[in-house]
Amino acid sequence: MSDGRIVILSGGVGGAKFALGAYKILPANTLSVITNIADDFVHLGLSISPDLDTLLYTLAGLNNEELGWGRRDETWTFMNALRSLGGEDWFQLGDGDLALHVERTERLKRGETLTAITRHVARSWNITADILPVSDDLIRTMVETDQGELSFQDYFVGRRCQPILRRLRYDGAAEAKRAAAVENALLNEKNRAIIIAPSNPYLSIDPILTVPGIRERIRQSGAPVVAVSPIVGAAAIKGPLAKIMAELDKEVTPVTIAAHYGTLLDGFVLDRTDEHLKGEIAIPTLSTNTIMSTLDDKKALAQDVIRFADTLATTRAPKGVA
Ligand code: FO1
Repeated sequence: MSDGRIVILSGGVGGAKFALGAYKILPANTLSVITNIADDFVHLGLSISPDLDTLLYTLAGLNNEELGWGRRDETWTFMNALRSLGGEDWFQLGDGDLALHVERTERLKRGETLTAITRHVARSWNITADILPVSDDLIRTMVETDQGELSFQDYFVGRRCQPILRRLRYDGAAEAKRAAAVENALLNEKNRAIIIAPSNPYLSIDPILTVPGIRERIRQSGAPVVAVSPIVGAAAIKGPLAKIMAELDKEVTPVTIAAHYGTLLDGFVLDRTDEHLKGEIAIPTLSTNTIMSTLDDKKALAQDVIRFADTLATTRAPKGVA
């Protein structure tokens, strides 16, 4: 892989798998992952950042593969003790995971930014990629459903995404400032590609794109912008995406995802099973294996996507041209 920086926009599990593939094939310190923070919330007095934590655990090799969140080889002494006291046990906090939330909460109280705290944890775990919260301000996804307005974790974990989704809000996004490190990552002259990972567009990527200036900075960067479809066939690989799309009256197909990102994209990546849809997508499209079951799958997908972006760079208007 030649030099140049890669910027990935990511939510939780799907994005983290893709980011790990890129991380493993790229030289150290050439990857920035701009991450969703709208799933964050305060629980039992602790500041919890699920998508940042999934990326930290995944790139550090500490992630819990079975659960898809939290830490591997986890123990649950704290939760069992809490439960015995009648404490809230709907949101599981493992003993190792708890340390991360306690340390982040303490540092936030001391005035450190989420960017600085996340950088500290990444350094502590020898991660040589920048995991960047899109903003150091608060953004909260609120879900308007047939059971009323729900906070994101209440909807996602508390009620297992069962309520019927009517509308999503990203409270705070319109007022949030791009974190300085995000600004620098997007405008880095060495950017080779900006990649929207196969995360949920509505729950994970839109809260990033809604922060003022993010879309403009992505366009200004001059690097080719490519999105990887999180939908394969008419189903989501993981999570509630297909259900949410149906509830938003959107056709559950990768074509909807490409249209959702619109003019932001220079290219789109489909799974091979959806190759027949290429004709319905107006921009250059690559079809390859997007099902990431093994580490080799993740590395191969990252390789394919980056190489595809390279072909787009040559066909894009040179930087600064209107
Ligand atoms: N998801 C669950 O379905 N159940 C849990 O008990 C749970 C605990 C949890 C603790 C820390 C953390 O960082 C994530 C956790 N998640 C849990 C996942 C999380 O709610 C979602 O993965 C994201 O918010 C969606 O991307």
